[in-house]
Amino acid sequence: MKITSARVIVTSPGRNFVTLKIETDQGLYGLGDATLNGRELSVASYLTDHVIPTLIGRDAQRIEDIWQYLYKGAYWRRGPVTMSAVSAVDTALWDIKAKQAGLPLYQLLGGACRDGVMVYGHANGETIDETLAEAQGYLDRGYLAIRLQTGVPGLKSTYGVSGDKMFYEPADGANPTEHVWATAPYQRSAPDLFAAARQNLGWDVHLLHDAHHRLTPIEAARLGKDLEPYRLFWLEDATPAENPEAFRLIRRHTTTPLAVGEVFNSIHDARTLIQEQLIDYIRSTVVHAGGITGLRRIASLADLYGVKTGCHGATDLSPICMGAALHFDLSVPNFGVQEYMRHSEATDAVFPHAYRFDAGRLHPGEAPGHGVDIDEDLAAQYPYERRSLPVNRLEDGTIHDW
Ligand code: GCO
Ligand code: MG
Repeated sequence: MKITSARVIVTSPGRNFVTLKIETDQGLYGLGDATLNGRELSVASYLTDHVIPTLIGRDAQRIEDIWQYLYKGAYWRRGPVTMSAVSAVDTALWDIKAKQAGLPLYQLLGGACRDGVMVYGHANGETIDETLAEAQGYLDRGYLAIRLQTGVPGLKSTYGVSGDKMFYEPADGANPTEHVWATAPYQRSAPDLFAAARQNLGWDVHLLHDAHHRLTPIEAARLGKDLEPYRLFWLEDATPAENPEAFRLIRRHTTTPLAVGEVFNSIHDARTLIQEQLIDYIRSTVVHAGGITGLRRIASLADLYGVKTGCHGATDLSPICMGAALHFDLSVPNFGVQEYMRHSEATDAVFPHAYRFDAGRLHPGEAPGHGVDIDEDLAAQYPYERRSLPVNRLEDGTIHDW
């Protein structure tokens, strides 16, 4: 089966998405997500200018070979732009292979290991009360796991707390908006949120929290310790993971489970953290970590060390990534949880999909392939808009992790 054409579709139904469409001489096509929030056009160019010309005429069935060709063949390995492009090709090829077989993708990955994929929703608010009211709404809708984020006393804005509760969008300006961050009040207030949450929501729901790379290792260790009484499902991105050894220090001090890896794009980013059992959940996902092929390798390594998956699923990843991730989640033995921030209606209309939510779990559906399509006419009505992720500064002006 030969690849006859491939092209990039950029659309912005409320936020930017980059999609790769690969067509074959047998009339089958496949779709892959290539979205890298705030850096969308670099991946679009990487695909259009460097990858697509080398794909035409290739056998669409040789997924692993094409993965190796793009990974090793670039010479410049890894990195989010390169790997998002590789991911898009890989996802589209798996989509084609499953359509050719007439099967939902999870069947090609070994079949279902579970009946549905537990997801976590996002409850946030300026105050603890507001956050808990949001969380109660998730419980009422049947969610089994909820991430809680709340405003920090004295700070005007905080990562994870948004005006629009349904559809969180951090990339809010053409150039980065600037926020002020202070760790001390956050450190003091975060445990209060979880104390109140356990009192109000009870102990049956899984609670999660994202520190979004803003703490030093020793600050993270203290937060993990302070949160221990509330038995979190995980504390996410406690400290930046470029230096995996930093997690040794956190681990020495706390039994709060740790999740890391939404910004990882390769198994090598995750290797030390997994092999030294410094984390409990690996957050890498289809679109940034080399597609289904790259993610399966990471998950297999993680399984050897008792580390479970917890794929990134923010709304800046398109429904195509979500669909593909759900097939992966359903079939991987060491599944932990899947992040699920609902997409807006406009986005869902551009990307019709087979996945569905039921009683706290998502199921990818039985459509052949990954089950997510694109309405190109509708997509064309939403042209690209330049948007950047914000930056943080400390109160004295020093740039800090956002
Ligand atoms: C998460 C993430 C996101 C990121 C976003 C950046 O846990 O879902 O931290 O909220 O900030 O994906 O584009
Ligand atoms: Mg996160």
